[in-house]
Amino acid sequence: KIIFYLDRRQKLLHPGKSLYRALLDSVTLSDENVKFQIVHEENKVLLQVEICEIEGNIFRLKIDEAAPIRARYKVSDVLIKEPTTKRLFISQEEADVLVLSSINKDYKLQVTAKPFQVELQSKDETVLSMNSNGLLYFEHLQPPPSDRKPTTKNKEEAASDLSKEEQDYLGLWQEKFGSFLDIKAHGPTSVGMDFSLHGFDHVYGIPQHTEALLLKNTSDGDAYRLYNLDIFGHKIHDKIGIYGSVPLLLAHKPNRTSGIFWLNSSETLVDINTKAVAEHTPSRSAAETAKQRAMPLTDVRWMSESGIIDVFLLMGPTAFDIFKQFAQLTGTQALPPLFSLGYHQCRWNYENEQDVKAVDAGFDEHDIPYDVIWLDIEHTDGKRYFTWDKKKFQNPRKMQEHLRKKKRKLVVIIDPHIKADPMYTLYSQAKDKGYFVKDRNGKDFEGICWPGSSCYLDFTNPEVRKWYADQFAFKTYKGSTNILFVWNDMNEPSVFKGAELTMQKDAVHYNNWEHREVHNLYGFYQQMATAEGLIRRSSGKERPFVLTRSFFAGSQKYGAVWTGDNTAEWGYLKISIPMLLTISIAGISFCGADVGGFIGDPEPELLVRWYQAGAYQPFFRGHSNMESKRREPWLFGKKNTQIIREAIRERYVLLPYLYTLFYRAHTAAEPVMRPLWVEFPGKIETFGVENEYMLGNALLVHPVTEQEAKAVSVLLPGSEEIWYDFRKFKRMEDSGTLKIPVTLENIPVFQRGGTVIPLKTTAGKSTEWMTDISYELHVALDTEACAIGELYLDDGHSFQYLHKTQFLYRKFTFHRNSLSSRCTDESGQYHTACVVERVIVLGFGQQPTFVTACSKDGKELEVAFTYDTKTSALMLENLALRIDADWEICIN
Ligand code: MIG
Repeated sequence: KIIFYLDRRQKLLHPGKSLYRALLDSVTLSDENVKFQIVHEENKVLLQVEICEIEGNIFRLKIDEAAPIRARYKVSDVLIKEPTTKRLFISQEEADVLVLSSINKDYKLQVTAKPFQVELQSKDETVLSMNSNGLLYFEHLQPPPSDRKPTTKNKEEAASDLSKEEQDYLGLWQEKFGSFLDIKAHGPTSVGMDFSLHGFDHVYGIPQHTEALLLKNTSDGDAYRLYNLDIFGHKIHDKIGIYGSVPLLLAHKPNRTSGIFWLNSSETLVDINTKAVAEHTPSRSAAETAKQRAMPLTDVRWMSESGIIDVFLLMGPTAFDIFKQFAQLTGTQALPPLFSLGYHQCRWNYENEQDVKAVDAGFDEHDIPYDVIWLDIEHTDGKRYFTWDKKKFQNPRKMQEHLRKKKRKLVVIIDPHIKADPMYTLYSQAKDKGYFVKDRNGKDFEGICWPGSSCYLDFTNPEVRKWYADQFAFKTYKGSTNILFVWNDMNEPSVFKGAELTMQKDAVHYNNWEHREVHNLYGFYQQMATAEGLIRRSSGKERPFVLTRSFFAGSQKYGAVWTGDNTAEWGYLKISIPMLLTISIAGISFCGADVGGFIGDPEPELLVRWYQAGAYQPFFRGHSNMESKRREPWLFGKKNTQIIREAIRERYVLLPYLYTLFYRAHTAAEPVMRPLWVEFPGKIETFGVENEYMLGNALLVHPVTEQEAKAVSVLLPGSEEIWYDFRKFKRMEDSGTLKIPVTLENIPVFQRGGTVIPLKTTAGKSTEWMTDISYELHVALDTEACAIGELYLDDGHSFQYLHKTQFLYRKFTFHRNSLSSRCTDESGQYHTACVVERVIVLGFGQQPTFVTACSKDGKELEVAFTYDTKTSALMLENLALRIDADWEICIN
C-alpha cells in the first residue's frame, strides 16, 4: 500500500483544539469582502482570511499566507467570471467573536477567535462549521534548508532539525516514489481544513472513483483521493483517484442540500466521517440543552498538496439550487450537437477505410441506427496526432464524404503527448516555440507514451491553447472535414514509466508553476483548447463535440466525458450507474461508460444488458479494447441483434426528450441523469438508491445488472405519485418497492404521472435522417389528472439558437381533459413543418365520446382515437398538429 505524502504529513495533526487564533482587531470590511488575519500560536505565521457572500446563496472563504515569500498558486480559468459579491454586515463584534450577516439576515457567519472557527447559520439552523475539529493546516513557504541562516532557531524551522530519515519519510523537500524522485523546489506547501455538516448523514459527489453513490466513512480506511490517473482496469470499490476530479461534495437531508466546492487542482484527499452527536443549537439556553436530541453530523476533511484554501459553500437550499450555484461559478453543460446524443460505434481500432465502410454498412444492413464511427490511435502515422496512416487511410476525405452521404460523422482520437520527432511539424514547431512542459532542470519534459519518447504540450499556457486550437483548421489538419470531431484520451496526463503512470510533480509549466499545482487541470485545459479549435475551424458557427477522459470542475463547458477503461464484467455495468450519477451531480451531464466494457469480452447477455442501460444514459458509445474480439451489435446471433437493435431504436425515439433535457442542463444546470433523491428530496428511502435513476424528471430507469435475472426490485418512490410502465402504458398498482418480472427483451422503465414526454414516432438511420419524422407525446396523468412537459428544438448543430434565436421551446399542458401546446419562450424563431402525429394519454379515466383538435386559426377537427380499458390508455392518432404552432386537443 502506498502511503501518500498528504497522509503522512497532515495526518500527524489530529482532531483537537486548533492552534490558529483569529486577530479580530485586524478586521476590515468592504463591499466585496471581510478580511482579517489568523495566527498560528506556535509558528506565529500569519494567514490572511477573506470571507465573502456571493449572489445566490454562496459563501466563499479564502485563506492564504499574509506575506508569502513567493505567490502561491491560485486556480485560474475554472470560474467563468469573478463572482458578484454582496456586502456583509457586522452584526456583533466582541473580543473573541465576530458575527457577520447577509443583507437579508438569512445567513450568519460566526467567527470565533480562539481557536479560530467559522460557523455558517441559515436562519437559526447551523448548517456547517469550519475548523471545528481543529484541522486547519497550512504549510507556509520557507526558504530551502540550505539557504537558511544557521542562527535562526525558532520553532518554525524545527522541521529542519529532523533527521534525514524523518525528513525523507515526511517528504518535506523531496520525496521518493519507487525509483522516482520528486524534488520540491518550494518545500512543503500543503493545505487542509475540516468542515462539519450538521444534521447530514448522506454525502455525495467528489468524482471520480469506481465507488458507490453514497460516500462512505473513511475513518478506518483510505480517504477519497482526487488525483487524475490512468489506471488500466481500475478495481471496483476503490477510493483511489481515476481519470478525472471534481472537488465538489454535496450533503443532503430531507429539508436541505448543501455543497462544498474546494477549488484546488493539486492532489487532494477527502476524509469523511459520519457520526451521531447531540443536537447543535447556536444559542443554547439551559432548557434547550436539556432537550437535546442525538442527530447526525458528517465531518469532511479536505487536504491538498499545494495552493491556497479557496472554498465555496453552496447553501442550496435545494439540490437544484446547488446545481445552479455550482454552474454560476463553473458554467453549465455545453449544448451538444444532436448527432452526439445518438449511438457511437468505437473500437480500438477500426483498421482502415474498408473496415470503416464495412462497419458503417453493417448498421444499415441490420437496420440499426447509429451516428458516429470512431478511430483510435492506430489511424495515425505512428501515433503522430493530426496525421493519417497513409496505408490504412489513403483517402480520409473521401471516406468522410462517404460517411457524410450516409448522414454520419467521424470522431478521431487526439492525445496530448507529441512524438519527439524533429520531422513531425507539430513537434518541431512546439519545440521551437517552447510550448512543452519542462522538467525541473528546464529542459522539455520527455516521457514515454504510445509514440515512444514524447513531449507534453503545456495547455495551461493560453498561447499554447490558441496555437493548438489553430491546428484544427481544415487547412492545417490535412484530411479533416467538418464531420470530423475529436476524442482527447491519455490527458491525466498518462506517462508510461512515470510515477503512478503520470507526469513528475516537479515538472514545470507556464509561469513557472510546478506540475503538482495544476495536475488535475491538465485534461480540462486540453479539452478547452480542442473545443475552441473546433469552434474556430467553423468560424464560430458550429458546436463542437469533444470527448475527454480527464476532467475537472467546469469541464462540462467543453463537451463530454467517459469513465475510461472499465471491464466487460457485470460488476462494472452495475457500478457505472453510481459513477455516472456522481459525475452528473458534479455538473457534467454529458457522461457515459463504454458499453460492453472496454477490457475483455462480454458474454452476449452482458452486452445486451449494457446496450439497454446505455440507451438511457447521456453519452452512448460501444467501445472495446485492442485485444477484445470484434463486438459490432450484430455479431451475437439473430435474437441478440434484434434486442440490441430495439434498445438503440428506443434511444433514437427518445431523442426529443433527451435533447430537451440537455437544453435544461445547458440553461438551468439541471443534470440529465439524476439520483432518485434529487427528485424526491424528502423521501429517505431514496437517499442511497444507486441501481436505478431518473432521466430528467419524467423517467425512472432500472437497468438490469444481474446475470439471468428473472425479476428486479424496483423502488417507485412517493406514495402520492402514479407510475406507468413506459412501454405497456399500464398504470402500476402500487408505489414503493415492487418485484418486477424481467425478460431479456428490455429493462424496466417507468414514466412518472404528471409528465409529458416528447418522442419521435420511429427511429431513422441516424439523427440527421430523423429531422422530418413526426412526434408522439406520452401524457402521463397524475392524481389530479394533470400533466406538463416540454420540447426544445433547433437545427441541432449550430450556435444560431444563441445568436439568432433559431430555436423552438414548447410547453405541453394537460388539464381538465384538454391538452395544449404553447410557446414557452417567445423569442424562439425556429420553424419546421414537423407535426405531432400521435398522442397517448396514460391513466385516462374513461372512454371518451368524441375528441377534437383546434389549431390557432380556429379550425376544429375531429380526432380518431382508441381507448384501452385494460390499461386506461387513450391513443389519439393521425393527428397533424404542427410542432411549431399552438393548438389544443379537447377530450369529451
Ligand atoms: O491505454 O487509445 O481509455 O478508450 O481505446 C490505452 C487506446 C489507451 C485508453 C482509452 C481507450 C482507448 C485506448 N486508450
